[in-house]
Amino acid sequence: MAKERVIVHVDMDAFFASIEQRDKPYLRGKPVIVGADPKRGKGRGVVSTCSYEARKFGIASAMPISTAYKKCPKAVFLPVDMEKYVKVSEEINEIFYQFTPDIEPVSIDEAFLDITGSFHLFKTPLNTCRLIKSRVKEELDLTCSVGLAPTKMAAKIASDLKKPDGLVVVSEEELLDFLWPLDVGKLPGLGKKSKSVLNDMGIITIGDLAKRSKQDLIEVFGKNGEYFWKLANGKDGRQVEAYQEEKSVSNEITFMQDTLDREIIKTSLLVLCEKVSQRLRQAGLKGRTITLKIRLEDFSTYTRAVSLLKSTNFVDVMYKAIINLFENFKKSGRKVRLLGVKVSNLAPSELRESIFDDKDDDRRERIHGAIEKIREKFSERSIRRAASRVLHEG
Ligand code: TTP
Ligand code: MG
Repeated sequence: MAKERVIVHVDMDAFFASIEQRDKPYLRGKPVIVGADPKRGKGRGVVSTCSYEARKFGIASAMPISTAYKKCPKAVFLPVDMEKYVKVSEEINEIFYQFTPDIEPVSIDEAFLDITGSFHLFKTPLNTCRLIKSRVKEELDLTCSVGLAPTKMAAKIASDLKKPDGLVVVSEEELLDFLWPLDVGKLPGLGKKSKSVLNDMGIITIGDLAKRSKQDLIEVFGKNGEYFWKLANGKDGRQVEAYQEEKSVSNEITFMQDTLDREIIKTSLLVLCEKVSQRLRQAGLKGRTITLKIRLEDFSTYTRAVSLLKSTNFVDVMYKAIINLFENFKKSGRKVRLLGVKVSNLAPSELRESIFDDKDDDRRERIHGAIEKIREKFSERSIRRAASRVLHEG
């Protein structure tokens, strides 16, 4: 049997709103709504989040901002300051690293920590959780809610139970007693449709599901049925998948013959951007600093870098930045021998600054997703620019 794990799930309380209340103390204790401009009730767009004071008025994430305005016109409405929140998110991760390197960030304000190998440094698992909470409070003046359990699923559910500023512990012995009374919809990966199918079968709680035969569930849901049945019986084999901090992603090309040909150079830069973009996306990363490397015929080597406002893994954004760097680089007639493209200053791509407000990025995301699918199907070659044939990689 696999060794018992000690897993912690941390979720910040009213994340965007708490940061605003922290930075603007006059907002503390008040209903604060972060999201689209309400325009006195005529605004479009949605609530990103709101303070717990605003939740008493029935306001919640993803609600139209006009509805929120109706429910509580006297609330303080603030725009989303994503750059600030991403920075705080990074600071929170720094605190987590004081406790374990096994951290899986799930979203901008949420992470799993596997403390199996490190809790003894802080006496007990419970004490480790208390320390995590107090360091977040002391260093960042923010509160978080924490779940401690032997599985990811139980840890996540536990962190949500006593929000805000909660700490809920589920031991191995209590695991099934903890899970079984819960609504079956709490199982990770179980959507609304599956939930209603289960409800129709008379399965309301996780316990109801656990008591059915595995075969019954496989018949209805196939492989997923077995997965849900196992989860319901406390068997959640999912590991905390630590985010490997890659410092940068880069790619280089050495020309067979040194060149001054702008078309070849530009095409090569595009190929390099494509490769770097693809690798970033495969690794679930994006980066803010784009670096161009140029080696000239006399082997003199130069780098030029730019930091973007928002991190990216989109090939068109990278390419635009790279071409800009290239155009501004004085080559004084010498031929180019090698080109390189590097993206650094990396963050997990879950921290999508723009997911809630930037349609353009969503469109790009879909296009890149589609390209990736085609790549997988027809191998990388089908999409590579034809001109890459004149090159070889160095
Ligand atoms: P959540 O952790 O879901 O919410 P929260 O931290 O605001 O509140 P809770 O105490 O219940 O955890 O989301 C984290 C942040 O993500 C949230 O502060 C704002 C953003 N967000 C949106 O912008 N839109 C959404 O629909 C949701 C759910 C979150
Ligand atoms: Mg949260």
